[in-house]
Amino acid sequence: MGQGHLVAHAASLEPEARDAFLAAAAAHPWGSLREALEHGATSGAPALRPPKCYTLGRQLNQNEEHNRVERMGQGLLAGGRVATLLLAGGQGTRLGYDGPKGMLEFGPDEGRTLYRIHAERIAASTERYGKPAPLYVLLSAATAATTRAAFDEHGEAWGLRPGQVRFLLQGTLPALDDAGRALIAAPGVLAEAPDGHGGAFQALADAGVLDELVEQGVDILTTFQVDNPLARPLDPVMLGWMVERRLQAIGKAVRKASPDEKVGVFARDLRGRTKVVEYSEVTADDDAADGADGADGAIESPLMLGSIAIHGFSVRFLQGLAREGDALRLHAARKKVTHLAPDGSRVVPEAPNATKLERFIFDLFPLAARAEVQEVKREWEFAPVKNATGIDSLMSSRVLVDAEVRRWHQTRDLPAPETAPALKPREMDGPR
Ligand code: UD2
Repeated sequence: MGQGHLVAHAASLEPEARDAFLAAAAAHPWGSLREALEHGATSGAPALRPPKCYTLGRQLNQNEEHNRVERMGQGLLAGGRVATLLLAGGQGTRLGYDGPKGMLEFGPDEGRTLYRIHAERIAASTERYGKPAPLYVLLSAATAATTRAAFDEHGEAWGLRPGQVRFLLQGTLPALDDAGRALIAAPGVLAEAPDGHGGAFQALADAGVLDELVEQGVDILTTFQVDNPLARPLDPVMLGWMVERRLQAIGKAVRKASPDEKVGVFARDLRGRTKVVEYSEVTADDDAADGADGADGAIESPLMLGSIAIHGFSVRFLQGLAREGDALRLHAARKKVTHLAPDGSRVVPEAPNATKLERFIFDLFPLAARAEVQEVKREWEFAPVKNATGIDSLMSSRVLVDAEVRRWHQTRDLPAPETAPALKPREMDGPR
């Protein structure tokens, strides 16, 4: 696989370190890595059409249909047929916060972290429907210890039942140089990075969770991201729509705020499969394909449903894929990776010098024969914390959450405020 230099490196190690190093190296999917490197980061065949979508207008206007769908979702929750997976393995580098993003104090109360906000919302669902939905948390080496400790210490106070939270550790993949050779971070240690939130699928399969969920009668596993305090991973309407349309996969989306908003966009490919075209991979020809030529007055692209990374998947669908040994495709990204030069000296690159590969959980969509989108209202469900300042920052998220909680108090037909104590207006400051 073109990794002969690793064997040479191993020869320089003590026997025990050598065996550990070679065992770790042998575990990686070198064939797929090389292929991903050669194919680069294209998003595959251009996806030309909008996805099938349960539009916001249809949800709000056709009350009978909406109420029926919501009641079905509530039935699933009351029947204990739903589990959820919180994606929390990311490093949150853009935020400049050194710790798992879930530990970020969102406020206003002391200790009201993003983890607590998500836990309280899941606990509210337990209160409302009588069944504690199993909560899986995807961790990486960087976030595991602190996250486990936080849930172990506070889980009960946040309203989670004993045993309701399970942790999954995602895998890692080696960083490759431009010749496709793995970089060495330190003697006997490969330069590796988390394998992306798509690593959750492998982790679920390896831990036997999918078979367990089927045995427990859980039909749907939803997934959501730690960075969005308004995420509703147990939304009965999303769940009910999966039943109504017999879907294997569903994704929540908001109308993009602008053509270049940094969210993946939902589309349907030529086979009619739903997919997410990631913002970092929309190539120039994709833009040309959908008419957004970038000049003033560009034609509004038909692809404007942005994924807010809240998905629902049929557990049997996932179990079937895992049994076939399906793996999610690899995506390549150029990064700066510190490594050892052949002479053993440490190289700290000024510019991207390597390729990191990762899997994305939303690549499950095109593997599903029946997958649709649920459009949701941005103000109600999407307030991501990604950047230290500006858009999608802690400050902008607090403003959105403030407005949403205020709306709960003013509007009677939405989740009662007891699930989220009022946020007091506060001095907006950066991440603590
Ligand atoms: C993600 C989506 C984007 C849009 C946006 C909405 C991807 C690649 N893009 O953008 O389409 O939906 O969110 O907010 O997902 N994570 C892990 N393990 C990893 C890497 C990430 O658990 O190895 C988690 C991370 O903790 C976070 C989420 O996945 O909760 C997304 O993280 P990201 O920063 O990679 O994706 P982002 O925010 O650029």
